[in-house]
Amino acid sequence: MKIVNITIRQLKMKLKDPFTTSFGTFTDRDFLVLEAQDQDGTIGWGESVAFHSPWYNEETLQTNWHMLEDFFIPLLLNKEIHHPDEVSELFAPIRKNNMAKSTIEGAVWDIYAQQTNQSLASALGGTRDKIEVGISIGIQQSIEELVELVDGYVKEGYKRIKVKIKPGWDVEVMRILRNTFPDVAMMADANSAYRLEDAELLKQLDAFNLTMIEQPLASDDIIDHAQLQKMLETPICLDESIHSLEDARKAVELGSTKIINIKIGRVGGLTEAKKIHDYCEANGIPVWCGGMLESGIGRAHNVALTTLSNFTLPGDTASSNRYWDKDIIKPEVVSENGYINVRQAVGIGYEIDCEAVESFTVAKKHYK
Ligand code: OSB
Ligand code: MG
Repeated sequence: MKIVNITIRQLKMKLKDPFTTSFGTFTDRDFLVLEAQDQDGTIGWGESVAFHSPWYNEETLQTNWHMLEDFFIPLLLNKEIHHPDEVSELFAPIRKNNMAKSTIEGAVWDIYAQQTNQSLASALGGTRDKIEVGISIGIQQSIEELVELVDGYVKEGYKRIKVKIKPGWDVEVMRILRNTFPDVAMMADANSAYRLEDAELLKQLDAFNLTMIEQPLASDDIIDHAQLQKMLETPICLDESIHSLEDARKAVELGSTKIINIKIGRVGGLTEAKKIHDYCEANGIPVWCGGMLESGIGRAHNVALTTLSNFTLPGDTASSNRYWDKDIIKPEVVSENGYINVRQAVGIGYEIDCEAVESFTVAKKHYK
């Protein structure tokens, strides 16, 4: 394979409902999609999950564009490669910028799957034909509104409910949810809103039989999380702290995490995601696929990854219509009774809705 043409588009899509975390509220989703073309004409698509502002991590849509244009595209264009694993090797001299790396690597995986006449899921070594999914619910104006939302999603069949927490919206919220939904698999995601000094408060969450608490402490920490895990019965799951297989290994060895949330963008692509998956499988650490409010392209990549055997916990990959009035793939991603059927079509398994892509495009540039 030799990538000879690349197009980057910046899209702006309006979220159906604002999404609030401990670090802020999203009403729109601005992101990049990358279209890569092989010399044989095959086209693959990747999505950058970086946000407009560096809230979740240090990357932004603009830093991703800059890194792609000035570093990653020149490293890849017109180079002969034989397997997508070589992309991360080509990019290895450039530190971090994982979401930018992943944008282009995802498109190469899509092309590779098509050229080897298989779905992305099977190219990755996935085995499931349907995946179990949960849903992530942002911070609401009132507990009543949250309870009503959770009720709706439980009735839609989602297999686990993840609730965002922050100081002042935590123990009481989870108590009411657990009392209202005694049998639903539930977890809380703090997006780094607490410090080790808050251990006493976090210990109160042990009463609610949560599947896990996600990233309670600092986004770059694995030391305090190990301390905290010793004090909590609820398993800790790291999200923001894990950028690579090496990070995963260190966090697991330290006892900082009992479960890992794998996000393709955060770890620099599907090859690294698969390595983390394999390491966790060998070490008895279950994983699940985290979401970044993706469009259909990133969502399709998430579905494919989740077919690997150690994705034993439901992820964040909900239906397209939970986020968008109209998605940019055909058909849209649909979850029924908490399952998404994995499409067997070659590549990412969904068609790109080029008209929809155009209609959301606010900037575009070609490279060759
Ligand atoms: O921490 O998992 C997170 C959304 C934006 C940034 C970070 C996170 C999230 C979510 C939403 O939890 C997951 C989704 O529905 O895509
Ligand atoms: Mg998270």
